[in-house]
Amino acid sequence: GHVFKLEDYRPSDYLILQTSLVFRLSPEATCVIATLTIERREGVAASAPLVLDGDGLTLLGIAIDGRDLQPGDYAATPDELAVLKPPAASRFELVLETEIAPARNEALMGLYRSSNVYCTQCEAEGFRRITYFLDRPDILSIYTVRIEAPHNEAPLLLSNGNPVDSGALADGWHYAVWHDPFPKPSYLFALVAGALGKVADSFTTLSGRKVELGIYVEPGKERLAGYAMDALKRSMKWDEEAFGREYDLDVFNIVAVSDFNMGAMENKGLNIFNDKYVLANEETATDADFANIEAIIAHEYFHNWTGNRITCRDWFQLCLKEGLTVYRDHEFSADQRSRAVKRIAEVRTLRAHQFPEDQGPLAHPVRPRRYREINNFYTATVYEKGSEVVHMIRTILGAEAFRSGMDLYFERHDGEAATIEDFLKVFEDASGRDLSQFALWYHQAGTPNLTVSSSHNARAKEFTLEIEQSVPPTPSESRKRLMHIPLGFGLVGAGGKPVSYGDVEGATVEDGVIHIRKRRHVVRFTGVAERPAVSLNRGFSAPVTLSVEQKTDDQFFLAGHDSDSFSRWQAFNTLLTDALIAAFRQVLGGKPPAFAQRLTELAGRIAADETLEPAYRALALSLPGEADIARDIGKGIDPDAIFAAREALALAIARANWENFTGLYERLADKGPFSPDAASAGRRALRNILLDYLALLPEGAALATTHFRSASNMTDRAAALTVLAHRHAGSAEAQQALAGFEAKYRNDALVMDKWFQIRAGVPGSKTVETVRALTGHPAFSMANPNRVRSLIGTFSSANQTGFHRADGEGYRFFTETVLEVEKRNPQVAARLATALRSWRSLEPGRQAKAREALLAIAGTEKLSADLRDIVERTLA
Ligand code: B3K
Ligand code: ZN
Repeated sequence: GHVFKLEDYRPSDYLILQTSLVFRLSPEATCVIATLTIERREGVAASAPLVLDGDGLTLLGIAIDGRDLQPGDYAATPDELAVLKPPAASRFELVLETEIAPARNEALMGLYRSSNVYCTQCEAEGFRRITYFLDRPDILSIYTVRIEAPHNEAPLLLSNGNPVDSGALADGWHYAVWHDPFPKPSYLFALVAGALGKVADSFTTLSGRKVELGIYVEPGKERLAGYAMDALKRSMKWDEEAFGREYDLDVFNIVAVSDFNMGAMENKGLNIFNDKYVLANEETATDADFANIEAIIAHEYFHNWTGNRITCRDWFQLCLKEGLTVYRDHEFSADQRSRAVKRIAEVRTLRAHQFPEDQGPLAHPVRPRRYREINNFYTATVYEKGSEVVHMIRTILGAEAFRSGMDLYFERHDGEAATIEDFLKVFEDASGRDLSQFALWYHQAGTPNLTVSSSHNARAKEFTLEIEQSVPPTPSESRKRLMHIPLGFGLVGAGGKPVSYGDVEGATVEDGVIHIRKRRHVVRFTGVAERPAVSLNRGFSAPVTLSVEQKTDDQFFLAGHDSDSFSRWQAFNTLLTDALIAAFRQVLGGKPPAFAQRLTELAGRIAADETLEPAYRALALSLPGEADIARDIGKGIDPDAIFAAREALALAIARANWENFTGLYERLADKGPFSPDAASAGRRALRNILLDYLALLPEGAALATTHFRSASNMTDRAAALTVLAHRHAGSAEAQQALAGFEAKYRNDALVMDKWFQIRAGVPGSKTVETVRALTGHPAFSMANPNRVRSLIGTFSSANQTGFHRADGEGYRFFTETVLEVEKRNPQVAARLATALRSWRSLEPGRQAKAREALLAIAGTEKLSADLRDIVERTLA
């Protein structure tokens, strides 16, 4: 396939100033008439052909300035349209008529049908499946859209911008016209038509403009959209307060659809959502679902400024909108909930998804330089690491200069398609700082590592940190340059008090941050009489790994006393990880794993520490996941041994804390009516993780059943069902609970997704057979991305012992399924296929079998560009 390169970027010869679209909707034959006002860019020869992108299109008619073109004047294939001899005038009008079949569009890109609703997905390159166009983000055009459809089938007709006209047509048809005054790239185009229920509200902006808000859902589900609407209004208000950004159209609409390739899409004035991220009440959604809905509603709304008003020059700049918008939604959630808890959750996600990407064959810079298929670059690196890079800019500049930089960004680039260079420049200009070395965070792939050791000289009253940076090689980048790493730190003395110091030599240290710029720094703190414990990467100031020579006593001390709540969590998490790695080695050596009593006791103290928020305690008690442990071990992975080590630690903690945990468990029971707020959710999270421990002991086995039966919300019900199904798989209680849940929710697809997830996550060698059988379940469908991700995605990326079954059966099932999904939906198949990205870290037996599976996919004829790109890079 073709490789797109950043350095090949050229502005297009032509611009499209105005785009007027007419849709005559019909499932099998929708007619699209596009009238494009084209302008030749200054300095471009009049003889330059106008070449438009297409993807599987049928051209029915073509005219310029009112005259039909003759064969020979143009060349059309399904994937390209070239106007060979454009008019001499620098501006002309091109009219194109194409025909498409939304009902047969199973890739869910372009215009498609989801449960009888017409909807669109155009990012990144879906617009070219609707009409021929300059389908690239630097072509900004003003859109007017007329939609025609039978009134009974599609009473609702929506597009971007503001509604300007509507009315009846002959034969029961009707029409609506929408106009979007803001020039936008084609990937932000959207259309929705169908019969949907509406939840209406309004928001008055800072300057007093009233905006009509609408959330459209499957009729009958209106009562499930209240939380999303509330989150939307809070997002609108927050963006005014935190970033001075006001909404700019008369209406803002959100539509929830049930077939969607990802979470949601920020189309101008008409966001389209996976219904999983809109619909929620306590009966159907967990606290995690509520938090996701809040974050994604905010994320898409925030794109209105970071993405839509200022968009990307080309797809290499994707992180310009995504990294920044993730940063903004993180800040929003931190303000709405608990900042400390939010930060820990973010870091856990980054480590679980971005670190393995950065440390494996799919590693790429936050701003990639090459791609074969852009859809494969909507990654944790672009999104989450991209957000961390913005977080670091804020750390380096401080809150005030950061805000000035953002203000300058909006002022300078509004209405433009910008680059990462533009973005960095506003912060340099606003702060007077030089960010050229820092810019490597965008250009260089791989997770930097810092090796740190410390020493104290009591006589000289000097404390010294020796810090060395290295960036491991990544595909096609073997030599790395030295980075600018802002390392948050604290010197911690008795009782957790900060230790003061005098002059510092060896590095710039400001506001609790050491600026690492060289390979090696020897940082000397003078005037330090007593040896302090050192707390490193406070607040997770940089997305790096640490190799610290640190006394275990210091780790225990920090886990109990660090005043930085992130680092305190980190200290305990590191102790757990170290214990798990040691236990893994014991299991491999045929020994029963043993754990220090002070570790299991500390777990008990943290659980009971009333000075800590319940949500924080819950995060501390949730052991590093099997994949996290595998990543920290690095190679020779035997998932069964990791599982055994982790179970042994959980059991040791449960045994050491039975009384403490049962007492807490009782006291945390929900009293009063349900509320999805962060504090209530935190109490449920703590209680449910305690249940998970208690159910490991014979005395606690019955607790899960009681918890399941008495649950009055989905958070508790799903948590108890998980404990039953995962900890007591095959027991009569587990079977009964699974069957009861299935009977109760068989007609609620989103709740059934939870059931599929729980079943796909059952540890052990039998699950592959269960999952294979469940692909025949009446609620399952290979055509629906949510179903596929719940069953197949959970099994392959969240069930280490099941998927990595030693005989390779998990991989064989995976190969078949990925190829089956690919026939309909290459994007979803390619995403699934990334589950094997860490195959080289497996022990030799599994490694060979995983390779066979990847080779089987790679050897398949007529593979889509999406899947081929992933498997070939994974194998390279
Ligand atoms: N911008 C979309 C993602 C589009 C993915 C295309 N394959 C959602 C978001 O990040 O807000
Ligand atoms: Zn986004």
